[in-house]
Amino acid sequence: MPRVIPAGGPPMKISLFNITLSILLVVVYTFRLSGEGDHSVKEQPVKHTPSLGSPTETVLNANTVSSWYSSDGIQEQNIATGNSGLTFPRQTATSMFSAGLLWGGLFMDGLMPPIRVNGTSYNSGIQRGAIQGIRTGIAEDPDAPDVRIWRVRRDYNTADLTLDAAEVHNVPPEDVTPEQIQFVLDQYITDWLEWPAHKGAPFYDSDVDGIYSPEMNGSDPVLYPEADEPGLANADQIIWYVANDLTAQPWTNVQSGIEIQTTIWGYDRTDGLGKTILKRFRLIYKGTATTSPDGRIEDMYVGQWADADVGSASNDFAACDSARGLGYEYNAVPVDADYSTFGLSPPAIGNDIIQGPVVMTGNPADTAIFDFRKVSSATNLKASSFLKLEPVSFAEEPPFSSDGGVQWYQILRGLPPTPQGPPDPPPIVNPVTGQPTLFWLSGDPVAMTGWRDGLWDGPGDKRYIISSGPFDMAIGDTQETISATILGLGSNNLSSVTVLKANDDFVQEWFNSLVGWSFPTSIKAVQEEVPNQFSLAQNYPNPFNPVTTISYDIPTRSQVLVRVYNLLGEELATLVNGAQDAGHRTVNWSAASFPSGIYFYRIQAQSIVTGEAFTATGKMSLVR
Ligand SMILES: [Ca+2]
Ligand SMILES: [Ca+2]
Ligand SMILES: [Ca+2]
Ligand SMILES: [Ca+2]
Repeated sequence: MPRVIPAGGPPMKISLFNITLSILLVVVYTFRLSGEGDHSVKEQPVKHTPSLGSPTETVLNANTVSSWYSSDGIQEQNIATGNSGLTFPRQTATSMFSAGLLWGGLFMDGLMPPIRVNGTSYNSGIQRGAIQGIRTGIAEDPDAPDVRIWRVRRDYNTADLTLDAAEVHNVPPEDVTPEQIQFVLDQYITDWLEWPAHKGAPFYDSDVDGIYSPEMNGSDPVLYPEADEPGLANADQIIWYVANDLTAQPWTNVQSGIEIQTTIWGYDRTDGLGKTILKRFRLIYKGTATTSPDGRIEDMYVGQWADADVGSASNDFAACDSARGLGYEYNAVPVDADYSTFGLSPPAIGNDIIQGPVVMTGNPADTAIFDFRKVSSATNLKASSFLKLEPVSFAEEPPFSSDGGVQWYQILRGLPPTPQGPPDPPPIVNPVTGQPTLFWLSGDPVAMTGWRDGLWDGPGDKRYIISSGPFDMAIGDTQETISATILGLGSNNLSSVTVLKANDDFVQEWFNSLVGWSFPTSIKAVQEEVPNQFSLAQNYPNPFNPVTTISYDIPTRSQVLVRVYNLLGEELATLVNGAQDAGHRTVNWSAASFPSGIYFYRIQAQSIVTGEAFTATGKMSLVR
């Protein structure tokens, strides 16, 4: 049976875990007092009734998987019950307790400490809402009605929504009322009409004007290409939300100004994609009001953290398949009581980083994928490490707070969390090969070869993180990674691993083939049209005292350098230095420490996509 969390008390996992949780609770209450992200903790579930118009969590249930997602970044946890939130197959047992995306790097923005890790696990260091502008430090009010989570499917008006309503309302299908079905239908219509393209949500733009303009025929949506349509990669169902770290309690206690846009989608199919949930994470480095203009992040990593519980939490193993870039959990024994209740074997559940972060290589022969487009002279990073985390081992999870930042950064780089650096601890040695490795438990549990879970620790409540990096980000940069949560169900615990790997191969091959374009282009939503050529505008105001704004257009993602010079040609300031996406860009220059006079600003840019180069200079007058 699913674990039941007694009101006011921690869940019954294993004893050491409970000790850990009671320590964590101190951290948790600190988060609570901040007033944000107040529903993120499994041991203190908050009863929640979705409210029409501004839900903050919802269910992806397009295929054989049903799973909850929350707009503060918590994945696969049922917020209303505080329990496991991913059910597979639908209406049977659960396979994931909670999951989230973490990121960490060296933030060179003038604030300390430079090592910062943030994101989401059992509790979240981020809050829902976008950051309004570059280097403003202004976030949307998380309680505003348009700061929420959105969910659409194109067949909402013809599909039987009974099961959908049962899952949204946490009731058995036979107890679903017509009002509950109507509620779900109304929310689909609302979300279709209010799809937040202006915040970055992907959509098919039928008239290619960059603006989302839905059309309805009664309560039926008019579909692409007759009208604009929410969507990505021909998904059958899509969830979208945006969150940020401008909360009172980011994990590192320092606001860095990272906006994270998350698209979660699925396909109603019978092949491997029918047992898969896809997640695209976009990290946008917007900075804060105090971030220096040349603020940047170095050696950044992203990691998908997961506490999979395959049925019962207490009898699982973790593993990774480094060649596939797949981290997973499976039942340690052939039978799990939660699943045998439904006459099923325990499945295996994994995460594959099917599109890693993009880094430039400078080699024209290389091709990366970003926004489902090819980028030349670049490559997608592969998974760089896999760690199992477990309370009864030296790889216990560090605190989900500022106290754990350095240790989590070790974890994101594939190093053990203890001892805490500096200096960095050495990589773990694979006990079978005797070689140091960043991929723990990389053996094959089916073939019974290599380093497998159980050697150091017995069956138990495992968690893991699969990471990718490193990459750098400059202010204004967008980075993107796509991961897939994939399930496999065989005739016993180990054949489920075999099925999982087959499904993973199918999904990876399918994703790689998408570059051939079999679906409508989802225009990257921007508030203004993407310019068709480079340009540099006159600064404004001009003359100025002491701050002015320099504006320029870039037609494709480009390396951009903007600098200020005096009459002698001496370089006074570097305002921008890094890769930026296509769009209308602005940067401010404060001349508070300079005398009145004539100054020059210069842009040097080169498209990462086309190789086109652009240089221009403007003149400006400081009058004190
Ligand atoms: Ca349009
Ligand atoms: Ca289990
Ligand atoms: Ca893969
Ligand atoms: Ca677990």
